[in-house]
Amino acid sequence: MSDEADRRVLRALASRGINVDREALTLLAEVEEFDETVERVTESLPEGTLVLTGEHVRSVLDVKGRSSSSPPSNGDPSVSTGTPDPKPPDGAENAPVETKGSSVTPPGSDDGTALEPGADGELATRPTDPIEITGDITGRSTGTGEYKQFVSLFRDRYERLSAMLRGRVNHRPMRAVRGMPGGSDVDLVGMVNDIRSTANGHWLIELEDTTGRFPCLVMKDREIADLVGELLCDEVIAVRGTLSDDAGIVFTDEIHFPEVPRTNRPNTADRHVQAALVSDVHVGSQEFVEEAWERFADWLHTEEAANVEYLLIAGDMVEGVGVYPNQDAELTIVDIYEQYERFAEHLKAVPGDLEIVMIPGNHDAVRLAEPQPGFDDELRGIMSAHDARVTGNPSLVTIEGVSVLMYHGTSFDEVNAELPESKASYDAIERTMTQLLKKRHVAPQYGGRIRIAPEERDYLVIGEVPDVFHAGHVHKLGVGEYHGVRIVNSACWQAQTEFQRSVNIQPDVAYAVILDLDTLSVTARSFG
Ligand code: D5M
Ligand code: FE
Ligand code: ZN
Repeated sequence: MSDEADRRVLRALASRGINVDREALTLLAEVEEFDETVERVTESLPEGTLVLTGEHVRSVLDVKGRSSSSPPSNGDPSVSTGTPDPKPPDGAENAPVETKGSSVTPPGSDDGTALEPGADGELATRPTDPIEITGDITGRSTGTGEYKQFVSLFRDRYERLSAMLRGRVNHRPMRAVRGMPGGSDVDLVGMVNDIRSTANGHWLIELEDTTGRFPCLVMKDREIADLVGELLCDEVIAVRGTLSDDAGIVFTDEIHFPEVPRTNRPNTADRHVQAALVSDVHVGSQEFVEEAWERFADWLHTEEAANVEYLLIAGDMVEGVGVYPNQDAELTIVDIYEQYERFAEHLKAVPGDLEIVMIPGNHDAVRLAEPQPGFDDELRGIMSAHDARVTGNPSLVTIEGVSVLMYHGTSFDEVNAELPESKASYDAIERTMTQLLKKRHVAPQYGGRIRIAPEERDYLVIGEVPDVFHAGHVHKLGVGEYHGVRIVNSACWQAQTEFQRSVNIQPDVAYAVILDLDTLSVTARSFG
């Protein structure tokens, strides 16, 4: 059996969001009516099947001509493509291999810890646990893709973000503003529905709340015009201004973001203890820098690393299968479970007494739509080395009293594309992360490249101001600080890929960012 035949099978199944075991791979690589057989096999799979086994293939090959009405397994209704319509996801032909995450089994159920479902205060801690986790979607996904869930998602976003703005403005609902006389001073709080430039080069921002929409004009020669460049659709802002004479438009004087207050003072640990922050390991990729990872693991055993008690990994543990077109040509391990097994081996190389927390990224085998739940039980089993803690993307992880917002960073590509270079860029990714802190949302824009799941609650709102914001995804090292919040992008362990070469992305490879939890100062250590 040739590699090429294997690849054909993997490609065909990856495009349907299905993984394949060795036996199924062997069987399918040898069939003659390839396309038709793959079609029949995938059609016959029970809904929700994520791994195609030899048994599945055999059952179809044995019962030739059988037709099945069961739907293909990749129609996860909770995955949005950015439109509320229940049509199949855009780019579903490139859907990565994914599992459902632990949407049925909450974390902690393995050790019998009860979970309180619900809002911000939710905890998923073990009794003697030094780690506390909140805002984790794992086990709480209610998304079924229904239109009304998008309504409740946006309502929750609006309510929580507008509450942050309420202290600064005295806003009225859009409907009430409609009835006010021309010339009145008005404050509005709304979700940005549209940003347009007028024929004269001024800006027209349409804001929306639960009672209606209202246009706000920002004159191009005002200082605040610069802030228009920071706006993303679907973020929540406040506007302060004056109604035009006909009361049809607001002349804008001020724009406010939900913000991290200037007076914010971060919490710190009360002893000298450190955390190692890493991201984007990409095990299974030809470009995974295995030796550098080994140097890092070895270093963690040295005296110099004696205070490093935590290891936080911000997603993309493995390279995955079918994440990007033609990605399979750059894989060293083609089976998703083998990739995780290999990753687990690399995790075992770090000291056994490290507390490890990890979230998934866009290459990992959970649903792509955000918020992403933590891995399913099978993957947790594989990655159980050192009792590593798995949580959703994003999650707020508190260690030694320091809260760390862990978010993979998938939205950064879109934010970088939308905002001017001076506000968001790959070469200063801490600026992009600063923008999201100001907006108090990790992925505001809906309907673009980021898939957002229609949950009842918006887990992507940055509800509590974190002490540290840790992300990855863009494979660029970035360190910054914003109103007391330490910002870290911990880069990657994958050398430049073919795609990155083609678009001239120069990744920062093999870094661990060492964070002092008692001072929040950081050192980026290179293991390359
Ligand atoms: O992506 C790492 C970075 O590279 C991130 O900024 C996206 C970008 N990237 C990498 N491969 C592609 C393809 N094929 N299309 C578009 N953008 C890409 P990561 O997802 O962590 O590998
Ligand atoms: Fe990555
Ligand atoms: Zn990524």
